[in-house]
Amino acid sequence: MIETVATKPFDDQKPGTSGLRKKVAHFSQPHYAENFLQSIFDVAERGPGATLVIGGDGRYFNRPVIEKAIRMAAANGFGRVVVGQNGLLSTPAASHLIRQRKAAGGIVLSASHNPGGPDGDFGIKYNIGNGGPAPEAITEATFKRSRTLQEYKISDAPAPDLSVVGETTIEAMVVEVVDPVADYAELMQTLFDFGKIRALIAGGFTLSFDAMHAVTGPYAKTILEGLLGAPEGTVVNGVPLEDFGGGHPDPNAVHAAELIARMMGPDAPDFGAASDGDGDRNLIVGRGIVVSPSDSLAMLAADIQRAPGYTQGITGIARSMPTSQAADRVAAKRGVKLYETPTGWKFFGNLLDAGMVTICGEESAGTGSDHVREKDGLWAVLLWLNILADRKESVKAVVEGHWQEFGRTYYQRHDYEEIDSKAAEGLMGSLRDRLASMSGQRFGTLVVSEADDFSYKDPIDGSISTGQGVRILFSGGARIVFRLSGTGTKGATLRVYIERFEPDAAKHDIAPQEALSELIDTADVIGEITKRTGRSAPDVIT
Ligand code: G16
Repeated sequence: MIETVATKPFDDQKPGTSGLRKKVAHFSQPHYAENFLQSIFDVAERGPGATLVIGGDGRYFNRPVIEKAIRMAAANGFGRVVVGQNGLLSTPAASHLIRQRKAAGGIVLSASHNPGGPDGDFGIKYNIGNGGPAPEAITEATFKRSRTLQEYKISDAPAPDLSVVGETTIEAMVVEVVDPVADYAELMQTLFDFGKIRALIAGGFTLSFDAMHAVTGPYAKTILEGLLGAPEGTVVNGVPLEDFGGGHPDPNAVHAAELIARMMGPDAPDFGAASDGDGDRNLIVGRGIVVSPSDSLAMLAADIQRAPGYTQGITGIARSMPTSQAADRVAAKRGVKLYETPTGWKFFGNLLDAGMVTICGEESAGTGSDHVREKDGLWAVLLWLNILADRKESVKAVVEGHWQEFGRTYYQRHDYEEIDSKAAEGLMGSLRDRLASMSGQRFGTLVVSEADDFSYKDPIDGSISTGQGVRILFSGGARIVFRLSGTGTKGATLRVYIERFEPDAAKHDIAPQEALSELIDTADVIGEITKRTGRSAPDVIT
């Protein structure tokens, strides 16, 4: 029977950079998750009997919410729900399923790289029929709806057993439980030369993939250890756990420190990689070298035509504004257009749909292509492996060769986490107030050439997004960007992005911290970071 449950609106269900993220305790309030789901169902377009994909990264609280989502989908007129076995689907695999099944959309339960467990974070995001994150028009409409919602619909029938692959029904809706890995693994085989990568591994090339006890474990085991023949043990932390084993599933220098240490050691494998909670981020490490995400985007864009799925080359490249300009130099050399978008994968969707770009990336460890509409961690790993197998060179040689050809963009992101929200707003407000007078100002050897608050007009639908980050550009091309994260759940996270271009190959082996030292000091002076936040150093440098 379908029940209509009376509820009261919550006023804090505004989706951030990537869906609604809150602490588990917050999400566990009576009706909280149901209200948000009903708001999505009320605003998202769909035809009668439409298909909905549901899956999550396996974190704590996934299961009860997936069950509710299924019962609510049945009550809201969906004809079919496709759900990953045990509720698991990586974000890119969910994106692929939505496209493959021509679903109206998908619900992905994840707080991505944020920690999990009862004291951790939880999140819900909605993806539209193209497989990509809902654009701002929809997230805004969802938020608006959530503020007036008075009731939601839910079936009183129990959700089916999600551990068994196969079909059942609830009300008039079919629930199809699918193997979360199979379709995704098939897609990867259409894009990459599995034979060549298999031969590379059979020839003694060694690799280590850290799944961080998150969703990519089963995907990596099937693809790397199964289809590509890497020895058992190549995938570490490969069993998804509700609390990610107490870790923080963010593949960066701090949280993937173990992998990085292994890769710097005397017996390091040839190639190391890690992914995050929901499998859309990636970290690439070679023996003795960490590849920064911005560099990785540029390097993959430069060599992507070596993979069978991309032999025709690229139509264009897109990167988020704070991502380094390394990819711009590849675009220029290849004679294709570079699009600079606000932070958030949702801004790439229209460009990909229109065929204007083939590859996209972000400094936040995201890379992907037009094969799905999300960033895709394992895809990036496989493209790297395909390139290495084709070039028969080490990661280090590929990276240094790229710098030699295109120049090196020194780059760092400094994160100040959980700072006081008022102090953070004050810092950004003060920067914005000073923008008009900044041009021409000198800081040591640096002279400001331009300063603005980034805004973006989508070339397809004409929508405009403002207030996307303060950019301070210096003559010579160096840059400092300030923005507040849209994915945190406690206080505010200030992100400061710092970069400088170095064309001279003789100067490519300086440590980034040193190469950027004047800009780092200047960021504190211009942003008044220490003064306003009381912090003398960032929590994380990526
Ligand atoms: C999300 C978005 C990305 C964004 C990242 C960081 O990633 O999908 O597009 O770059 O957050 O955003 P912010 O700087 O606002 O925290 P994920 O992996 O968390 O879904």
